[in-house]
Amino acid sequence: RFEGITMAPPDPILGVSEAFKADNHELKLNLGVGAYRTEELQPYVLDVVKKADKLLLEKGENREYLPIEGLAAFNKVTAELLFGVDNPVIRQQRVATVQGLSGTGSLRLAAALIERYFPGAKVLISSPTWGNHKNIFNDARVPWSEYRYYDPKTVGLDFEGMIADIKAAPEGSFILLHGCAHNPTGIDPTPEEWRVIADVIQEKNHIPFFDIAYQGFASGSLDTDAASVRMFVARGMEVIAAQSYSKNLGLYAERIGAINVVCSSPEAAARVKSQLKRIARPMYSNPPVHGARIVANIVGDSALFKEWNAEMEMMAGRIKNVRHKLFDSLSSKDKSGKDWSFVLKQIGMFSFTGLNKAQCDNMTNKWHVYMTKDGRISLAGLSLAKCEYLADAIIDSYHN
Ligand code: PLP
Ligand code: TYF
Repeated sequence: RFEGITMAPPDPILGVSEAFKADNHELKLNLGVGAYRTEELQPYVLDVVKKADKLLLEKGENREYLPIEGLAAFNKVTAELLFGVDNPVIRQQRVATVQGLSGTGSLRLAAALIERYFPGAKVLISSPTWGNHKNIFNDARVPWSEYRYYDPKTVGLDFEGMIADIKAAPEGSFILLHGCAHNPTGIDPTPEEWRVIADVIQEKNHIPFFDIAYQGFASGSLDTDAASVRMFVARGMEVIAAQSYSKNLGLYAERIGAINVVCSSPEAAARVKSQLKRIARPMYSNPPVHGARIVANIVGDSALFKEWNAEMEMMAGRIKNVRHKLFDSLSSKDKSGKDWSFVLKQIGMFSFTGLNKAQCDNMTNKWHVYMTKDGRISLAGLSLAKCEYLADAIIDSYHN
């Protein structure tokens, strides 16, 4: 009976890493998955995480199940990190926070909540967006459509298109927004543009749904990167926000994140939380404890918290340095007069090169540079030493 099951296609992002592993060329470069690497292109465990790990080991904590909603100390600090400790919505207990299986699992919980309590409501996602968004809403049976976001002509934001599409969406739609460091484009709205986006969402009674997977990683500051979310919340809007600690604490495999639903009253928040728990229970029962303890311990200790912020700045700084070096290499090597300044304007882990599929194939087949076929490269996987080589590959592929 299993004979009838057909082969699933490889994941467009994670499949890249599999192809990379199978290549034996000495110059090969994996710019596919968004995971931070050191200048030596090795995975990086934050020192502050190692310290927190050691403390946890010394404390000898047990391995009992967490409650369905996760570790209380984690849920408290994660909401505070996102909204700000003094945010009235926290004091007024208007936020339903549930620990999720990192960003992905938290998004999936929210999708299930939408499917159950807003039947027929549509989620609007940016074009393009992180590939997994479509999978998540498809699997949760939530209808979605796209709003314009990226303008290939300017290699920037199609702000007018974005606003027009959000306006045209059926009233009460969920508008999925990347809190900072948009994946895959690296293009974020300006503060002024964010205000206009909030105006339109408010006018149309839409609900903003933030996916914030890079808080602290875009600018190096946790507060700066949460400004978009906090601006919507300050307007008194109901907001959904999915958080991830994969990138900013390098806790990828620990699967630690949270879903937050900002409600109009503490009573509504309590009801929403109860329903999120009801959704989580038959899916996975309760979340893993280790990452939650690490986050709670780091944020709850002022020395460790300071250290985390410094390491985040260091990681964000390394990516910025690589950006500059890549831009310099492209500009000095390319004689065609092409404007490469988009590399500098984009923020976060990624650069959206504008390379089309055939050009991406050239990057991989001829130059052994592994990347997703949408033209995205992860600068977090690039070293200063490899910038010149990458610039050669990009220039050759562009003019191919
Ligand atoms: N959302 C976006 C936009 C992302 O880029 C990512 C990771 O790359 C995630 C969510 C979720 O990642 P994780 O499930 O590891 O937290
Ligand atoms: O590179 C990206 O955009 C992500 C990375 O469980 C990723 O897809 C990889 C595995 C995972 C979640 C995110």
